[in-house]
Amino acid sequence: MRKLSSIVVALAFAAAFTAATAQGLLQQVQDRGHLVCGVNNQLPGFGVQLADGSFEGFDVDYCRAVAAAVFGDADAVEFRALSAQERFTAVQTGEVDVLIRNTTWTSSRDSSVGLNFAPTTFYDGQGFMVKRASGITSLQDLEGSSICVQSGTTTELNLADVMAALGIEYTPVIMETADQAIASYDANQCEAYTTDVSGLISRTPTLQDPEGSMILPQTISKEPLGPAVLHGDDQWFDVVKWVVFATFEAEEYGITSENASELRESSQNPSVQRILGVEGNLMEQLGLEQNAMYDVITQVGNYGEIFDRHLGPDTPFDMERGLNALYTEGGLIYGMPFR
Ligand SMILES: N[C@@H](CCC(=O)N[C@@H](CS)C(=O)NCC(=O)O)C(=O)O
Repeated sequence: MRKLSSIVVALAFAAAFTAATAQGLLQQVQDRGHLVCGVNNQLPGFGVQLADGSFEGFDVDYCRAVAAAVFGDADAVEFRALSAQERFTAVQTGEVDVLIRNTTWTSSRDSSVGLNFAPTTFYDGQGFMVKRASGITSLQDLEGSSICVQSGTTTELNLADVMAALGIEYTPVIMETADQAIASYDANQCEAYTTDVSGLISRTPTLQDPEGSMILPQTISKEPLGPAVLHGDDQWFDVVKWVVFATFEAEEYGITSENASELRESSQNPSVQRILGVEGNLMEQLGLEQNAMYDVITQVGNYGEIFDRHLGPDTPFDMERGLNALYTEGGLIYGMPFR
């Protein structure tokens, strides 16, 4: 009797599992023929819409990487520009398959908002921008000032917490979009503008006088930014997660968009062979074609290539890798093994 009931339970579980995977998001995305990816369109370097309607940036390239893994075509993406306030509803309602929009991984977003975060692609922190002429050089100097901040962000919450803890009195000037917040700062309606340091660096070139502003040396928070999907679909979560790891692993093993084809033929390194789909059936286990990560690397690149393309020395931002260096170089970028 006991044995029979456990068989029944096992069969029911198997049926439920099969049904769940049959209707899973991976299958739905594949049937649709393109990925729908939620991005920023106001953050140069990370996500911005060009005059011809196309999108580009570091986060945008991660959308393209997921499309390359799923379709073998990095261009099979429909981008949805989302504001900070809109972004979570877009995931919850299924309007987007994945959100890749400088979104900080926090416990409430992981639990009550109902997201699952893929590995962090950019380790950031919240900073402050001020006018050099103001003479403000530290957080303490912000006493009595007004600070422009965008609503619906971790930024707004951190600012209140940290200033209260430091006993610094200030007036928050709360704006709905980054454009409004930065424009108010530029027009001297507030003494400081606060957001993720990536956002400060990204926006500096758009100021009337970029040289006239500076970023204070202190950061007041941890802002681990990365892709997020909806709770409840492990297979889809795995796909997004392992696309990110593939970009990390590729950089670690020296696989680039340039040499991936050659390495696929010649590399004797089993780790490289597994990532490129020469060895084993790991990609099949993820529900993808065997050359899924090969397509990601050849069409979009490894982590370092993506970083350099949008944020590195040849861009207006010239960002240091810092915490975003590989763990082998003293950073936090650490890909889990393909095995
Ligand atoms: N990482 C923070 C902040 C994200 C955020 O929305 N930052 C602003 C400034 S960097 C932004 O991207 N604004 C553009 C917009 O809302 O369109 C979060 O996840 O809450």
